[in-house]
Order: sequence, then C-alpha cells, then structure tokens
Amino acid sequence: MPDPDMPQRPTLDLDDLAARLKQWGRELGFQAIGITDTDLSTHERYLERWLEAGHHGEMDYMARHGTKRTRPEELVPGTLRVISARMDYLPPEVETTRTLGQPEKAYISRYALGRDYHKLIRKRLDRLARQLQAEIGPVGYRAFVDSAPVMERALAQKAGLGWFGKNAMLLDPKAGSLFFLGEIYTDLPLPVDPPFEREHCGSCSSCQTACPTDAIVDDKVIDSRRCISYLTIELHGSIPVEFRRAMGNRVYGCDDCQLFCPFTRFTRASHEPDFAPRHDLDRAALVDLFAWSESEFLKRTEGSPIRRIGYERWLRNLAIGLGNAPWSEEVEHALRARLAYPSDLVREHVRWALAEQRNKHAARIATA
Ligand code: B12
Ligand code: SF4
Ligand code: SF4
Repeated sequence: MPDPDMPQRPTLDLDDLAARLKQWGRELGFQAIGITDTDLSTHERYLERWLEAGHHGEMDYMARHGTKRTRPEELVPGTLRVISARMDYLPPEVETTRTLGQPEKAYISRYALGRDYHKLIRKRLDRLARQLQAEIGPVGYRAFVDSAPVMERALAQKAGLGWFGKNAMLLDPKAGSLFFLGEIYTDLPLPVDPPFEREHCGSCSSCQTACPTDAIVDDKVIDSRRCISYLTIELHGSIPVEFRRAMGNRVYGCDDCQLFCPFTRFTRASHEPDFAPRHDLDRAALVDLFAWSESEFLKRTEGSPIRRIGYERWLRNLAIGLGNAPWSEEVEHALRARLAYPSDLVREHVRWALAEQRNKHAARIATA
C-alpha cells in the first residue's frame, strides 16, 4: 500500500517515457538504448563456470564481488531496471587489417587510439539520467562503464542490443561489434525490451580460425590467459614465450576476432572527436614508439587508456612486436639500446626479441 505521507510520483506514461529516453540517448550520441530487468541467473552460471575454469587468469576482480556482479540489486539496492547503451568507436579512415599486415608497424586496438572512453560515456549516461530527472523528478540511478562489477554484455543482450557471437562479443547484425557498452541502474519500473534472441553466427567460425593464440576455447568462451588483450593489458609479469610469436605486432589489445568477423563490414564510423587517433597511434612504427622516453610516454598517453599499463609494460609489449618484425639494423639497434634498461621484465623481453632478430638475420644470410 502506498504511504499517504510520502510524496507520490505523478502518474507516468512509462511507455512514452521509455520511447523518449531512447530518443534522448540518440541525441546524446548513443547508437542504441535498451531496457531490461535484473534477472541474470543464466549468466550467473556461465560466469561461475568461467571462473572455476580459471579463465580469468590474474583478474582477481572478476571473482571478488560474489553475486554483486550478477545481481544488480545487490550492487545498488532498489535497482529494478537496467538501461543499456551502445556507443560505436571506430574512427573514420582508420586502417585495421592493413596495419596488422605491416609487421614493422604497431597494431594498437582500435578502441584505444584516442581518449579514454570511460569518462566520455559515463558523462553522457549521467546527462541521460539527469534528463530523466528533469522530466519526472528524483529517480534513483547509477551509471557504469566497465568500471564496476556489472555484466555488461549479458545486460545488453537481454535489453535487445545484440547477440553473443562465438567470439563472446556482443554483436548487432547491422553494426558489428566495434562498440562500447554502458549502463544506468535505476529504480524506475520502465517497460522492458525483448531480449535479442536470434544468433546470427550460423556455421561461421572465422573468429575462432583468426584468433592468433586459440583463446576462443569454446563457443562464446574466452580463456583470458591465452587472449592477447589480456596478455598485453591485464597481465603484469612476463608474457609466456609460447604466445610471443603469435602476438605479431599487436602491442595493446587485439581486434582479430572482430576484424575477421563478417559482420564487421557493417561497422559505422564514429565521429566522436575523443575517439580520433592521437600521435598517429593508428600507423606508428614500432621503433618510434619504443624510442619514447618515460616522460614522453606519460605526456602522450595522458587521458588515453594506454596509460593504464605504465611505461614498463609498454616497453615489454613493444619489445615483442620488435622481435616479430622483419630483421633490420634499425630494429636490432633499437633493441640493443634497451638491453640495460633498469627493469628485469623489460630486459628479459628485449633479450628474447634480439634472439628472434638474430635468428632471422642468420636465416637471411644463409639463403642469400
Ligand atoms: C574481463 C573483461 C575482459 C577480459 C576477458 C574477456 C571475456 N570474454 O570475458 C579480457 C581482458 C580478455 C577482455 C578482452 C576484450 N574486451 Co573486455 N571486458 C571484460 C569485462 C570487464 C568483463 C567481461 C565478463 O564479464 N567476463 C566474464 C565472462 C564469463 O563473460 P563473457 O565473456 O561476456 O561471457 C558471456 C558469454 O560467454 C555468455 N555465454 C556463455 N555461454 C553461453 C551460452 C549461450 C547459449 C548464451 C546465450 C550465452 C553464453 O555468458 C557469459 C556471461 O554473460 C567487460 C566489462 C564488463 N564489466 O562487463 C569488458 C568488455 C566485455 N570488453 C570489451 C572489449 C571491447 C574487449 C576487447 C575487444 C578489447 C580489445 N580490443 O582488446 C577484447 C575482446 C576479447 C573477447 N573476444 O571477449 C567490451 C565489449 C563490447 C562488445 N561489443 O561486446 C566490454 C563490454 C567493455 C565495454 N564497456 O564496452 N575483456
Ligand atoms: S582478442 Fe585476439 S586473442 Fe583475444 S580472443 Fe579475440 S582474437 Fe583471440
Ligand atoms: S566471426 Fe563468425 S562465428 Fe565469429 S562472431 Fe562473427 S559471425 Fe559469429
């Protein structure tokens, strides 16, 4: 029974409000908005299985929050609905597979070429929620982007934004998967959208074939410990030797399971200035990035997601890229210049890379 002393919300046409909310979302730069409830019980089981198998590697935060990740109302008490939002990020005219095929260049994941997406999307979600409040008065809400124990893809699938591809990405049949997700948890009982039921992968398995390190261990299941994204961004220590050659020139993240997906041809370019490449990161040569001093690294990655890994891991990743580059005096010279760098981690990767370079040089001489 409603408490007669409590101020009541005026009777709302929630269907109309949800339609307007989606319109505001589009005006704020989101390409899709959907609404779902908080029942993630099926995904809770998938997550448990994934954690039991150790597929999270060193990402302890994936196991740390108990059921808060899969039960939104435990993370934010009172949550009834989740508004899921999609923002595309591929800047126009940025090369993808071509750069991957140029082994003297660095391949940086296309989501990380510009400014960090977290702040931008959080701000937009806050604006969306404030617009809702301006319309109907106080509403309980919290906005998230990849920053809290939230099952972003599962919520998006339930909210109708796409299906889980065999590469575990959330895909939209008309836009591929090169987009970010964010959400608003709210206590407003908005009408929910139907989940995205149809799976469009069919008999395709291009992502599994394309994955350089066989990290897609089952349909929709990634073993992070094999995934280049994890190895270059999340892993703190030494990158296991077994994966180093397969990493090629991928020095920050990896996009292969998306680039070779047939739906990626439907990607729509993003004109968000924040996502535009900085410092030519979409086309830079490995040797040039390896030559950055620590202060240059800090300055040039200010506000970029790359900064997160720090200078030491940046050099670690680039050393592997250089080891995989075709032999050249310039590459050997660049590596030798770092042989005395004051970090065991960096020195070990540089030694590995030099050995790779020397093997290639020897093979060249032998066949000359
Ligand atoms: C941990 C994490 C990683 C880890 C682990 C990846 C992983 N697959 O979990 C690592 C570091 C490897 C990683 C890599 C990348 N990530 Co990441 N990552 C996350 C994070 C923080 C959590 C993901 C998670 O919950 N994993 C747990 C596992 C169990 O979930 P899952 O892989 O999504 O698996 C689901 C499906 O397998 C499904 N499922 C399993 N079996 C079945 C069976 C059926 C029938 C069905 C229907 C479903 C189903 O249920 C599982 C649970 O929902 C999210 C942000 C967030 N808070 O959600 C971003 C996020 C998933 N990552 C993102 C991105 C962009 C990437 C990269 C592309 C970055 C890059 N270029 O390097 C790669 C892609 C790798 C890949 N193919 O997944 C985006 C994905 C956007 C999208 N379109 O899907 C997210 C949502 C961040 C964001 N806010 O935009 N990531
Ligand atoms: S991001 Fe790269 S390494 Fe990870 S699953 Fe996809 S293709 Fe494999
Ligand atoms: S490459 Fe094929 S199997 Fe993999 S996600 Fe895309 S459509 Fe699905």
